[in-house]
Amino acid sequence: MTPARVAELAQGVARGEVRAAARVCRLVDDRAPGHDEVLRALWPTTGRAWVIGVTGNPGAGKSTLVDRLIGAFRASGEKVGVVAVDPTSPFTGGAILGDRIRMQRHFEDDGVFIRSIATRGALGGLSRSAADLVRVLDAWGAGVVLVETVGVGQDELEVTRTAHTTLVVASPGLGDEIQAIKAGLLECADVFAVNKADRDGADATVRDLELMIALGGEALVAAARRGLGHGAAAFRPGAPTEARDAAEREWTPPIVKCVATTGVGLPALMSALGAHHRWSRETPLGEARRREREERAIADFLTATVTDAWLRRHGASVEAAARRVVRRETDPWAEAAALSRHDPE
Ligand SMILES: Nc1nc2c(ncn2[C@@H]2O[C@H](COP(=O)(O)OP(=O)(O)OP(=O)(O)O)[C@@H](O)[C@H]2O)c(=O)[nH]1
Ligand SMILES: [Mg+2]
Repeated sequence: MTPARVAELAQGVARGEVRAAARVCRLVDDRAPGHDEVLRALWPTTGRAWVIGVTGNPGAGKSTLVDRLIGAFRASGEKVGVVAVDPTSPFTGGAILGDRIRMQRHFEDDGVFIRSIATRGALGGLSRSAADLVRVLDAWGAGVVLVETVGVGQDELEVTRTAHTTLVVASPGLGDEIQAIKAGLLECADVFAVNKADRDGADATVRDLELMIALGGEALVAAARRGLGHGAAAFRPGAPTEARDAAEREWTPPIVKCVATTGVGLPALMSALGAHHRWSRETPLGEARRREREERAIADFLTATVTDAWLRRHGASVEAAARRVVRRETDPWAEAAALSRHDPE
């Protein structure tokens, strides 16, 4: 792609042109040659959008709630971007179609830009694709970008880690769901929505979540002490553990009951999200969390590029090592240790 073409696309996106943004999203989806130049050219016009991850178990009502949130943010005059991560096979297109239908009243609105990505087949990794699309929508002028993803699986969890604010959607009557949330999502939940509050059991779900937050807080502090699970900063020698503990305590995720189908509870949910947004922008602890996210992005990129380059250079040695392991002459740990001592040149 010529530098002139890169500049033309980037300027089109920055002017808020839907066609240019759609074109760049396709380049990003395909990891087409030149897509990273365009992303770099867009960088100066990014950084304005508030990125809200919306996650939770299948069927919890995420898309219905996203539709409501689009409406609420549009009413306040913001342009809105949506990145919907489709949990199903790209060949059936089922969930993408479902999302389209649920959000269709916004498809005619040129202040709303909705993109879906398929979980399988996302080139270069799901969270990277999602993060790149978020950047495009940010540059296009979205004041808010909503990223919907099912909260199961490591890839989907990674996606939520790129958000400024993560909304975890639960619904009543699913004891297992609480267990599942406990396992993966507590760490990244900034706000909980107990959706389908028109059904029995919403109050019990709220109590379960309250208990979980109380217990989980202890577990998080313990994990921070062991230097686990809080991104690159926690692994850095001399990371101030006490400060990190305080950071974890500082924000307690509020729990908001709502009914996405009717809009009941939406104002309370909007204000809980807004409160977290202010916390993350206006307190040193929120600032530290934002920095940590950028550290992680750089570390991920570094890991990918350094590992790729290394494997290209030493592919033959890895293959030879694998052969020895297959013949059971040696074990994978010994081979990996030996390979890691390879001359970096
Ligand atoms: N009773 C009731 N039903 C709801 C509510 N919110 C959503 N639903 C219904 O729950 C079903 C699933 O809603 P979705 O918004 O598709 O849920 P989702 O979490 O996006 O689902 P996936 O993307 O497939 O994981 C739909 O039939 C909705 O109409 C609610 O507040 N109350
Ligand atoms: Mg959905």
